[in-house]
Amino acid sequence: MRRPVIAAIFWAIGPLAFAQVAPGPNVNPRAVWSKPPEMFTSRVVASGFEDPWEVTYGPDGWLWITERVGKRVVRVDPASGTRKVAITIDEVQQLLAQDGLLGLALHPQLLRGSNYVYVMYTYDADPGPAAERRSKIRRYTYDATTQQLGEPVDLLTNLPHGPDHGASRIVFGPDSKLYASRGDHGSNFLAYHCEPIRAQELPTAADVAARDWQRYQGKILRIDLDGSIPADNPVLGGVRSHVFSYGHRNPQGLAFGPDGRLYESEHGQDTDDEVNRIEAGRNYGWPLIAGYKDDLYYTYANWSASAPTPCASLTYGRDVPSTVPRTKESDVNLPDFTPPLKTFFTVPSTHDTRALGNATAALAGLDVYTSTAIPGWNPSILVAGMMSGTIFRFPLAGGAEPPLTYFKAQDRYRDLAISPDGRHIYAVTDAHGRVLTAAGEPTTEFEHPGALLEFTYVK
Ligand SMILES: [Ca+2]
Ligand SMILES: [Ca+2]
Ligand SMILES: [Ca+2]
Repeated sequence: MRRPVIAAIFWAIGPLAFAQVAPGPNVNPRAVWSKPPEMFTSRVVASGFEDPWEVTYGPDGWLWITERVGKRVVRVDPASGTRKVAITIDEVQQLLAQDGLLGLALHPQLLRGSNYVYVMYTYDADPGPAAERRSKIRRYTYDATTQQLGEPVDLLTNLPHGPDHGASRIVFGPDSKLYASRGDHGSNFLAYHCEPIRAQELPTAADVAARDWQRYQGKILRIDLDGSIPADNPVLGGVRSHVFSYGHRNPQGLAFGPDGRLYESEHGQDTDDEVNRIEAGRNYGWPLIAGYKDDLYYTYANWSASAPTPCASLTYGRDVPSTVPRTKESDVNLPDFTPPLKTFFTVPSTHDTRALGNATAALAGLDVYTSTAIPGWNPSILVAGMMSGTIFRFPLAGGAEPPLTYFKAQDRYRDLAISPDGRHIYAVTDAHGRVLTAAGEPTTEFEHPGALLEFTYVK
């Protein structure tokens, strides 16, 4: 099972029929596969992972993977597929679809003097029999001799983590700070539609004094390496906290570019997955604005504010009852609003969701490609699409052109890594969920569930 297998040569003898269709009113753009000129081979490096969530290329030449459900940090040799468990974290609480062991970041001096590895995961903060779901960032020290992680130090604990939309990607910044993403808990949506979204709420001075981080929902955090609040973090509403930016929905992708700037991807509701350039103190709009401030398709409906009929008496669905207040994007004034670099996808207000489905690719992990190995790619954003079953690429500078799709498969791509020579792209895939077939129909059948895949550039 762990033997490397050549699965396909993409584009040359790819098993699927690819359409190159310009999105129109009767085409869902999330099911439009482009046909780029580059050719890749693909191979299953290893499989049988319990919902791998992060994959990172380490300075040891191995891939470091978190298993969300498996609660393990696993290292995999990309050449042989050999895997070694660096640690199983028993304290991880894993009960739902977006909790468990999630983010992982390596100290840039790993194996060169600072053998620190940072992880982010959910745990039970209640010491008694009750359960209190929270998230924490913990630092481990890697012992290169035993190839084990040990010496745990909790850097930041008691972070809020809801039943859905948990985000939790972490990266190590060029400024030697940790950046971590927090989701909106799935509030105002599906089973949690009567919970208000708190992505626009900013921490108060009293919150910070009490180390009450509940308002860290829907935020990107910037954290000193000991877990404290950096002295140069932005002051928002008169308060300096860990909050670096706000107004996020479910930001599962974070990576720094060669320009030293932070790039982020987040999963939209029915439309408007976003890739953003994250800047200090900026507001990325959610839930008042989705994608661009254009009044296309999305209107904020605040279910928790339903009156006089209380939300609890309402049935959640696409038809929003008249008692639920609605706010047009053009009616809100967010002085620090920053539009996305790109959306996947903004559709016209006439988009027929019932007939065509949601226009989201369901974006997850993101990386910035900075190698010259693949002509024309430097620099590009690569971002994993779970529902689309594709990796998207577009120039770092953004632009109006639709993103190119690569590696279309019946697999939910969760995260990415790029080899230092730029010739290999690695992706980890979910073991559960839904993805589109080549014909654009949803299915729960995967080609490679819970796998580590390698795509090698040929020409
Ligand atoms: Ca990654
Ligand atoms: Ca936004
Ligand atoms: Ca919009």
